[in-house]
Amino acid sequence: MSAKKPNVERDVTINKSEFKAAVVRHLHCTLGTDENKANNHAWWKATCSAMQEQVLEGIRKTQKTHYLNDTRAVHYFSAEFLMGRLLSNNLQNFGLFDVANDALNELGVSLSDVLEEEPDMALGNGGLGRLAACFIDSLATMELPAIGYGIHYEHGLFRQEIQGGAQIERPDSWRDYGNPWEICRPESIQEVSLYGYVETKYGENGRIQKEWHPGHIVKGIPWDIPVVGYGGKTVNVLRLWQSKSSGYFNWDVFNAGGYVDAQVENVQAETISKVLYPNDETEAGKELRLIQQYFFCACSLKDIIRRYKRAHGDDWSRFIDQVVIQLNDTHPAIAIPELMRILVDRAELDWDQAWGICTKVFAYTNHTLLPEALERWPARMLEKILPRHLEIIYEINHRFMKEVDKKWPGDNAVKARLSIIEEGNEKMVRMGHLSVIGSFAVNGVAELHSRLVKQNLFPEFDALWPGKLTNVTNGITPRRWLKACNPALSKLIDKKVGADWPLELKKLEGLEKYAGNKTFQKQFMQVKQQNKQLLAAEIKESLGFDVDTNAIFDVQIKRLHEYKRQHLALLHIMALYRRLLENPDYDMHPRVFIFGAKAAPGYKLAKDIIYAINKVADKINNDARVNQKLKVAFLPNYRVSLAEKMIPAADVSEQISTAGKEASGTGNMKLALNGAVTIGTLDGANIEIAEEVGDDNIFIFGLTVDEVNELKASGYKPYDYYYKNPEIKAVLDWLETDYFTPGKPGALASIKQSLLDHGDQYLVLADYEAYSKAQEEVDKAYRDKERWAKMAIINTAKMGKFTSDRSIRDYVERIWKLNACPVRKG
Ligand code: OAK
Repeated sequence: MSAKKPNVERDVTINKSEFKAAVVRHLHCTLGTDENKANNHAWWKATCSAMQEQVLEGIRKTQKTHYLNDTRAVHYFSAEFLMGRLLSNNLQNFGLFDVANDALNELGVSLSDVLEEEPDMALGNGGLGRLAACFIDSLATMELPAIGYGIHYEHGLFRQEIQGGAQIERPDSWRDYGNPWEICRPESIQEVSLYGYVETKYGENGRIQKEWHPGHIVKGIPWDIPVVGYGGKTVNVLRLWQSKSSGYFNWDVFNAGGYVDAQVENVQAETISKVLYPNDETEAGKELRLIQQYFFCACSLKDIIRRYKRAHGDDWSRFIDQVVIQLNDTHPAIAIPELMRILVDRAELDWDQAWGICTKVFAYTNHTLLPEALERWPARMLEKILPRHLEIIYEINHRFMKEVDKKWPGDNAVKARLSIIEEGNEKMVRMGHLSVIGSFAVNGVAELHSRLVKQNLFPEFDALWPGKLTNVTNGITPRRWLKACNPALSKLIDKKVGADWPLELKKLEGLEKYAGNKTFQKQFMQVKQQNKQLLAAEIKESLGFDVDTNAIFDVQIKRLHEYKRQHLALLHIMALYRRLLENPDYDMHPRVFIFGAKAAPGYKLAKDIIYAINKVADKINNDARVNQKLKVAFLPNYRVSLAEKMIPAADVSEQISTAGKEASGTGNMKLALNGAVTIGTLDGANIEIAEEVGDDNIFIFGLTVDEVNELKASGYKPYDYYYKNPEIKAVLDWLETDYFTPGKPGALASIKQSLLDHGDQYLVLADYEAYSKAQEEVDKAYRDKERWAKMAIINTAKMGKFTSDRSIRDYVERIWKLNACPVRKG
């Protein structure tokens, strides 16, 4: 069982003139326009359609090969897939980027302008959704039989506008003008039941049978998004479900004069896939959210079973050999009782047999320890929407409690801790517990995180089932996050280590021997400089001001959350500003702090922090006393395509979460891969990055997990830091004045309050001094040009571990037990 290294040789052969002809043909025949009338959007669509010819052929060959080989496949269940743009990626992966570039050039069109026309496919919030996208890229590249399953949201993550410094949310409409990649598959429509009641019947053999009489039925329409592997051989699909009314029309209501009421049901059905919940790592607790989760799981399971039955009929004995389902966090955990329902109520397997199947099919990845992100559903809500599933969950729990009693006889405290049902004012169903109990493997996403999952989140589960809880460190696809987004660096790397590093990222280690080489250092830093110029142009266009590309580009890009501590960076920026005002000769290398972050619309303090960053930025950027040395740029609407521009230009990567809170991080890997040096805490995958690059090539600061725990246990008093450190006091007090918000004193005060009066839960003040000192070290290191170049090169050279191909290889070998299935010509 292994995932073989894929072959680099390309399978697709289409030359420039054929590509040109295909683009023009699609302009004429698909879009009904011509070369003279077409705008960039039309050229984009025509180019996608030309590519789609290759893609569809790839899908056909892949599916035929998988079918003929009757392969075992992984089914990646995720409520989010943050895909970004597809054209550039698909061109790269098919090896057709240069062909397309030349073809369009001859047609008088710029490929880079055309690429900018593509709306991001932003069907995810952040880390978890982007990880899913990197994973399906790796699965296709490694020629593994895999399918991603998710929701075809009509509106993805909101578009962020900044007005007067504040975040405003606007709807995202990624497919308003049609999406050339998606393929509708009406032949595979599924129906999903909701609401209603359960009838208990007695079968002929005296067996109790349960029948669910649903109150609503909705239709799931599958849309397939192609996932092109690097090399263009395997093209897997991401299957996303759109909800539609089932066409089941309530004639009783209609005949009673309720035509409008009857239509309301249709509208409700379509609401299910309408919009992505914009909360990152906070549980929404809303009925619609549970319905979304069940909707896509039920459609996907039916789809899997339909495919299985086509090959194996009603014989369930091979199901566990053919199917493995990875649950991307607990959002798809309802799939566990749903599969039990299908097996027990529909296929009439006995409970033990059904449970035996379930617990060999599911594996679960945990992506967070934050208590507010751990999903719990009120039992009453489940009972209303999925009455049969609640019964099944009770039964799973009942049997599980017996197992717990065998291990810890009579220990009610342990039972209460391990039970799927949390008793309290309101009974709650713990989806994490259900996931651990119903899966054969559970993993965290970085070494530290997995250790904390075992020690703090699920300690008794680890004792009960040793070996079930494990680690798979996250990774990123180097195709998108270096090859495609940083062509200049990629070409430089090709010359030094050969061109197959996108498939074997460890080859980047070959750069290490040039880290001290002056010529290479110069070339490497010249590429960085070019990328900084491109980003500077973006900043100018988006924000209207110039930034000095000789300054340090210090980048913090991620969702806005207190635990990620953008406000720690903000306090430090204010402190630098203050130092410069107090002493105009304050010695620092010019620096541009660049942010990208969306806040959940209901997360007040996160929005306040965005507002504060923008207000402080306005003041600094317009203050001639300091803005030769200090600038702050908050780029609105952070998204995958913007990340692709920011990451290649970063000198410094800010990874400054409170230790123990960031499960892994993946931006940290992308930035380091592109030669940014990390300033970070010993958290998540930062620890593994530090191990790879070595202590001399990273700036680690701050409290460790153990120190965080000790400090909290001993009674953390943020006011102590406020009174002890005059700089902390000065910047916090500054927030209360109207210096940054003229005429509106106190507009930024909520940040100070959270840090002092509300206890500074994430220890911003405790880490401030260490952070500030580490930043001085960064400044010193950057001024030594050779030292910095060497550090940057080593960061790129040592990122081999963090390719998502390695993560997938870990899953394949240790959890999924899959074989690659090469797709050949013909
Ligand atoms: C989102 C919603 C619920 C639970 C977790 C998340 C999430 O995005 N977690 C993030 O997952 C990433 C991928 O594993 C990690 O790199 C991040 O550290 C983690 O915060």
